[in-house]
Amino acid sequence: MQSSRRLFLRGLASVAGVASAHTAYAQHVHPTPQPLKAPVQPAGSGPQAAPHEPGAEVVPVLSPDVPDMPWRLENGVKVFDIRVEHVRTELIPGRVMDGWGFNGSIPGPTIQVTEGDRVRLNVENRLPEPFSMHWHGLEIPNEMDGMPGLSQDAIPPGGRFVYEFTLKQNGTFFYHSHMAMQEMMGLIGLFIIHPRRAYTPHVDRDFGVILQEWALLPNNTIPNSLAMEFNWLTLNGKAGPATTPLIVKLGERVRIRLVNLGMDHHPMHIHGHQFSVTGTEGGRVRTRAVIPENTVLVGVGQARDIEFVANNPGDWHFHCHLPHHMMNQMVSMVGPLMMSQANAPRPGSTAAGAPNAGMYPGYPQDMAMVMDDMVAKPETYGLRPGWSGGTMGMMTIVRVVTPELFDKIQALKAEQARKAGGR
Ligand SMILES: [Cu+2]
Repeated sequence: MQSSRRLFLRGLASVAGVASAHTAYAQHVHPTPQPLKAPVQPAGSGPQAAPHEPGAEVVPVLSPDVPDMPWRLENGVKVFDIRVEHVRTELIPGRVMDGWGFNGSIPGPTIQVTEGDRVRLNVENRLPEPFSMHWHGLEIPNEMDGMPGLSQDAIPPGGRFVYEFTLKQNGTFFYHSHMAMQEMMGLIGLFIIHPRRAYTPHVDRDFGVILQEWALLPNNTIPNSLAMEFNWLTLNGKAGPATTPLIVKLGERVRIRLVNLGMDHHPMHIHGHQFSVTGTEGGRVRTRAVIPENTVLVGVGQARDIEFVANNPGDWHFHCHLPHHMMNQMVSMVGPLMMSQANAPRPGSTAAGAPNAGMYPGYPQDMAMVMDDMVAKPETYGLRPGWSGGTMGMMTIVRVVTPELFDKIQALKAEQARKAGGR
């Protein structure tokens, strides 16, 4: 389904002709339900399982709301075609953004490869300005590092550059523009290098999430990359409640890989569970020590892998804990700033006497909009009505569900994929 839809979109773009030659439209379908257990991998994507090693199978990373990057094998080399281009996307229903991304997606599709692989990445610059790609954290030859001017000439508009190297590491890495302002237009994607044999303890689910922030002025769809204040905060290109919940079965061991590229650091907090950090942007943490935490600071340019046992059933928020990152359209609110003399009466007050007597200082502060139906998808099936009103900004939900509910959600996803494929 995924590839057919991609082909469909590509066809659409070519039909659209010159006017939108450099425009791609983000996919709003959710990632194809894919087997989470190797070795039942779809051909051409995902990691290879270590054969005949019980418990050593590598679990493919699922990056909600972001597709996987397809690849093909040419003489033993895994080959990726990456387009750098304008992408029109939607942060929540109705909030359109014109950013820059890869292959029609912001963030770019997730690359999943295995330690020891030889990879070739054909990068085509469809931007109207020079570009070069950096492979963040990879120990590769200097001329492949993507530093414009220093290690290569920037790729001119319409130009191409072929990056090729062998992967000596494993862990959570990422690819991104090495032009600072372009980074703030969205040019980043996950680059997951799986180990040949799964880490221990073995995880049942593995998720990848990119943290980004945007300054979108009212009635404007283009992010202000000069801004120092941000009013839209996204996980894999979606703001809550449009973020797709992470679905896990009760009792499973779960890994979540977090990568941050923006102007702020994000303390990511989970409810109802304790986790430990098992990896950074430099690779696996090699220690038996388990430091219990429920909030991890993901600094700019960092990756943090966290792992926990989902032993507490229910629907749990997972979010950046910066208050301004827990809301949408966080502009200077008209209410609190403009209405300091127009407060609401305290309950039961007669409001007699001096100005503001009986009034409630500070009101109003929080506003919530319930939009359950607008963001409904298989992964939100069975959530408590009204859930979307309190899920905003850099927030998603970890749903620790029964096997029955898990299977129901998978069935709904399969049905959705079947319908999308039939379009
Ligand atoms: Cu934050």
